[in-house]
Amino acid sequence: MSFVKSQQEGAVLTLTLDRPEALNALNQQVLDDLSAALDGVDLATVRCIIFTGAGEKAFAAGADIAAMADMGPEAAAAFSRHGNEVFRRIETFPCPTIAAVNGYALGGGCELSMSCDIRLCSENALFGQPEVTLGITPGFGGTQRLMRLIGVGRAKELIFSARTVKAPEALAIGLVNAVYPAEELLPAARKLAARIVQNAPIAVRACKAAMNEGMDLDMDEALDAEVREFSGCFMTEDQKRGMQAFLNKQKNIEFYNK
Ligand code: DAK
Repeated sequence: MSFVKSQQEGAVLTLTLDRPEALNALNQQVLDDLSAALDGVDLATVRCIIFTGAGEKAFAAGADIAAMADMGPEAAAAFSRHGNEVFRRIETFPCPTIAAVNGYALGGGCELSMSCDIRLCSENALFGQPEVTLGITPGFGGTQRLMRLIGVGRAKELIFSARTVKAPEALAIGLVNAVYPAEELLPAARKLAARIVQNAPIAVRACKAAMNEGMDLDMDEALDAEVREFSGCFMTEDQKRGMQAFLNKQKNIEFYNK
């Protein structure tokens, strides 16, 4: 039995955390199942991944507190390292990822959403890093990714105070790109994914690689990364096809991922 359900429709893969009885809390097995789901992705057919949570209440209510309660420092370090490996894998996964945040995204749930490229949420979504109320720090990247997304001052305020953020504020501070009524969230995520997957997939992956790499470099090195990704596109059939189609005034062409 897996706590992560995979469903592929066309070039869009939806991975659903499926542990609703514990509000999709992330334990060791959920992390393993997420990792296994990524192992199973075939980039020849998958061009975008949507992450969401089963049930109407939660995307994920955090790392599993029951599983962490009796850990010592070594087990905690191993758990944190494992979560960080899986989330970093999501962050650097070659194709674009969208978090469709349907309800609570607390602690590890907020951290999972921040590992995705784009966050959309439902009107009832609630974000936060409440770890300090439990006597710990965020352990799956929250101390690092939140400040990169919303700025150091705001991130420190939220992490130090453990204050939660409702959907409208999440939108205002740039933590999410858009907010939808709950029933429209997945259709909206699929619509965005459908738009992404119609573009040249190698070029889209190259954009992601250049942007991710450039985030941690100074501008000159970052622009070198862009040159590398840009020039790499000229080895693809899709670049020839895309440019010829423009010159021939053809619209809605299909890209080959080659
Ligand atoms: N872990 C385990 N079980 C959880 C859970 C969680 N994070 N969140 C909810 N559940 C379980 C509840 O225990 C309950 O189970 P039963 O009692 O039915 O067996 C079930 O889900 C339904 O939850 P509630 O009955 O509490 O539902 P409510 O609607 O009343 O409340 C809530 C929803 C989300 C407000 C509440 O459940 C809540 O406050 N949950 C905890 C939220 C939280 O504090 N999340 C952050 C977790 S800490 C690190 C590695 C990782 C991390 C840190 C360090 N290292 C190793 C260094 C990450 C930490 C976190 O994510």
